[in-house]
Amino acid sequence: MTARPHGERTSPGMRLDIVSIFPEYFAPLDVSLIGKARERGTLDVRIHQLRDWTHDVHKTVDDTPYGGGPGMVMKPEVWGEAIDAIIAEGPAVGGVGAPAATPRIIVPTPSGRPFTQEIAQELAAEPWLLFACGRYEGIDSRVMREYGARMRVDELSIGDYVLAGGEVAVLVMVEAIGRLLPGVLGNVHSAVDDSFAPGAMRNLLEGPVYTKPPVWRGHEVPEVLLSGHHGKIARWRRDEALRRTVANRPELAAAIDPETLDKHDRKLLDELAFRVGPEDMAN
Ligand code: JBE
Repeated sequence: MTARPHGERTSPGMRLDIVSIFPEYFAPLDVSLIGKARERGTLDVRIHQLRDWTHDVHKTVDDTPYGGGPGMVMKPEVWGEAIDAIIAEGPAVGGVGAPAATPRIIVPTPSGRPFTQEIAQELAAEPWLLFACGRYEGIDSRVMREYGARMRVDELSIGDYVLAGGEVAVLVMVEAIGRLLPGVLGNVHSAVDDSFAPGAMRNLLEGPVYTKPPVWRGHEVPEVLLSGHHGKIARWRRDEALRRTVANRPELAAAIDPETLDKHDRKLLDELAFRVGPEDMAN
């Protein structure tokens, strides 16, 4: 047993399979936090080329959509063979509890449920995830139906814009999940006060941040931050967080629980002419 720096815990470990026709997209997973976690064995990432499970000379993965319309749809047979083979490699090892016999399957698609910090946290607790990257108009829906009867399958979207395929969405999700794994993030406190982490600052965006020098190109750091007065600094940060949330994400600001607002918060929101809470309250 090698000595670990004080405070660092042994990690339970996670297996992550990614299936795509563009495995080169996942080169970034060799670097940074995720790369280090892989080197240490915290993360077992396996990238698979979907075309390895085709049988024809052209390695066909798509076909025209039933019912007509533009684009191509990914064929179910090749996906079925790929997922069956990957599951047969299992179960995921290195976990704390009983090894998982099947992965949780994630299919990135703009028509999925929104991928949020809450879902990232939920997925970070899983021993085994399998990401299925669709290209073209998506994967034949029967694939999700087939595996959905045997394991959890989630279609998730990272946002309301259309990407060329699920690859970049998977990179986004893997980074969001990966930094939550015990021992992956350098500083164990960094994940705690994220804008969307549960807790006191929930539903509030983070305000602006500053470092040295105190004056840069004539722009000064707000004086309160140099004051050393922790109470005033905390109050100022909360004001800035509220202002930014109202300006950039009014729907988040509207969802703030009024119970979590103090007198000062309410005064500030009043000055901003912003009303918190459900819009259709009987009045
Ligand atoms: O958000 N997504 O997961 C997507 C997947 C594929 C294409 N566009 C997306 N937005």
